[in-house]
Amino acid sequence: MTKRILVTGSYGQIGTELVGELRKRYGGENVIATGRKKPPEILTRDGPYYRLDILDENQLHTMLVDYDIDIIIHNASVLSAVGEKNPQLAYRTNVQGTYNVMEAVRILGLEQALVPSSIAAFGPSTPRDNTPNDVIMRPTSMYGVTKVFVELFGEYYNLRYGVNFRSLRYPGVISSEALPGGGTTDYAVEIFYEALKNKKYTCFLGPDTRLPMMYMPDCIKSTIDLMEADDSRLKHRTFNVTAFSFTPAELAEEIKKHIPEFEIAYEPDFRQKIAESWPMSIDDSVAREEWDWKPDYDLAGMVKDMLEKLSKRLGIVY
Ligand code: AKB
Repeated sequence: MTKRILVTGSYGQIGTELVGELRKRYGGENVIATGRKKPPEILTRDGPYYRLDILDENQLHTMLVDYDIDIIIHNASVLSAVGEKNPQLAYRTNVQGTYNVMEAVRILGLEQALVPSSIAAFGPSTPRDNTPNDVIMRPTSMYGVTKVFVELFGEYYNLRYGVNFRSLRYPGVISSEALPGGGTTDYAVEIFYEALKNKKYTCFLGPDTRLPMMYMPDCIKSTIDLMEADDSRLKHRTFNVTAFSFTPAELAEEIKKHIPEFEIAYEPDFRQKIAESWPMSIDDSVAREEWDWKPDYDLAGMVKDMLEKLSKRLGIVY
């Protein structure tokens, strides 16, 4: 029988493309996109979109029952930069929101809750090179603190109540459709728009700030692969996933291969400190072992595809 899936935060950078791909696989009507904002047209084209505030427990329960949901993918989250500006908002959305989702899944006996985590769950005392899946986590950003809560709370509900909780630690995600909103890795998307439109970009991170990253098609693939993974193979509930790591200077060099006039300048702001508390590269061998994770894109492939897709959409020849 086809699964029915509800996605929160569906108009976000990942949600927008995730809903589209899920609808292709599971049928438009079986994937319920939700969020607090007016949705972009793409989310209403092939299936339903409903307004949902995850802080409203009653509305959440009603929706899960009324639409006969099997799996919830809880994407609504305040990211690192916004979380630093407004830690209280990050607490409410990321901690209280996840609590509501996990409680609903427990009470209603849903089949699965997939709640993403992030490389932000690691902190300055975590080894920053090839960071293992299971390692010390003492984040110093509010976003990171809330993501450690998501992971530990989900794993506790799995142990205590048998809730089928799954989570991925997303690295920075580069996408050609929806823009990211309020993260530290957002520069890696902005740079493409500026390179095409103005041939120059001022980066809010320093040139040598290395961070783990992945291209959106791989992000969507990792999410759906984990959601569909055979439970009997999973020894973990939370997984590192990555495709490659780069610095702003290295990304700029790769873009210059296609747009030789492109210039980059650097004006690091408060996000530099956040980036420096995160891993530079992460080890995703546990995901590779337990559910056959493997990315398709490398840095060169991602840059080529991003420039092709964006230039077409923006009508800019380069
Ligand atoms: C952010 O920069 O906050 C996010 C993330 C790495 O989770 N993109």
